[in-house]
Amino acid sequence: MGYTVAIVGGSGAVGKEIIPCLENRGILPVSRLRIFGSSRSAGRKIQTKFGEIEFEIFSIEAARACDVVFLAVSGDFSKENAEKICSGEDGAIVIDNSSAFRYQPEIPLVVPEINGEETKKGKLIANPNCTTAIGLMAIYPLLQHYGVKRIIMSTYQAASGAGQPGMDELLEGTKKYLEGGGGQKLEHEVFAHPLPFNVIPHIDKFQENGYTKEEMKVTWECRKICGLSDEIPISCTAVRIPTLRAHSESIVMETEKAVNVKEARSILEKADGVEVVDEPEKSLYPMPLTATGKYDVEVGRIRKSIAFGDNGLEFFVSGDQLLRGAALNAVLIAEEMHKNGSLSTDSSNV
Ligand code: 11C
Repeated sequence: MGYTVAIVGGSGAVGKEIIPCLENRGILPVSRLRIFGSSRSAGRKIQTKFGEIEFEIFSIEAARACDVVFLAVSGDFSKENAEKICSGEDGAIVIDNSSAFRYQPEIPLVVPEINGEETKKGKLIANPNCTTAIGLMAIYPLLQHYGVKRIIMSTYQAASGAGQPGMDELLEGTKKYLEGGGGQKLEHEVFAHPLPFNVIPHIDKFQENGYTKEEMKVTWECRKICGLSDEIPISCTAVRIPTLRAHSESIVMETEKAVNVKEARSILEKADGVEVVDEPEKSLYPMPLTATGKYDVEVGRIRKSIAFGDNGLEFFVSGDQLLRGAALNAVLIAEEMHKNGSLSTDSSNV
């Protein structure tokens, strides 16, 4: 016996990754997996550990009949449908990957290793932005120990942050560029400029304060998930780079208490979801290529900050954006709800 679990957007970059997370972890008991998509994908069949699954056309009624629904679709779709799926006693639990509900105070925004208890507060749970989730795996254990006065983050974000179309645009653009001997004008639709052989300091829309929405998400979401006051300055510069998958981040923390680097490394070694990769003398440090496909976030280049002295730490993080930053975090939320009894609702058939 287990839950009827649904993925809406099962052919997208994140939706596709939810299936192996469920299969490989094997913690959430799944009796039936349903995958909903558009009319274009309806009828497609895939083999999974839960049997052969035929993609179905999404409907509110079908989604409500499930126990847990992962939304791996656009914010507009989530805004339109999430509450209709989870409303009432017999609605399903919804875990939404979009930014549609993250900033509503009453909606839990959850990284299970940090604030898993929040999942008890509602039937609609928001999954954070990948950039936030990846960074917090390292930031949170350090701020628990040393306190925090400010955080400065600079990111190096892969094309996968823009989903399958982003990865396709990078691959096709790179191929065209190389075939043409370089120098030719490349078409681009997903990114503001051609991404091959470029870096673009522009992710999502610019806000009135000069930051982009991607950058402000880091500020808003770090505060909400960690329960930090609005007085703690958290700033980010978000940059798209021509890697396929896994985001990297340079993070500077000014702490309340003085930092001991050896101790900080040992805190990170014990932290859930973190793999310390920090042997610079052997050229071992976090990189997108080594972080890709891993559930844990790589953390390295751990050093005392010369900008903030005894009360400052700098480090570099690489984490698989599609896993730790999206699909895995969503599955961990469902597992947490299974463990803490939040899935034992009327809709559960466990
Ligand atoms: C990117 N981090 O790399 C974004 C993608 O708020 O869930 C995720 C957007 C979000 O483009």
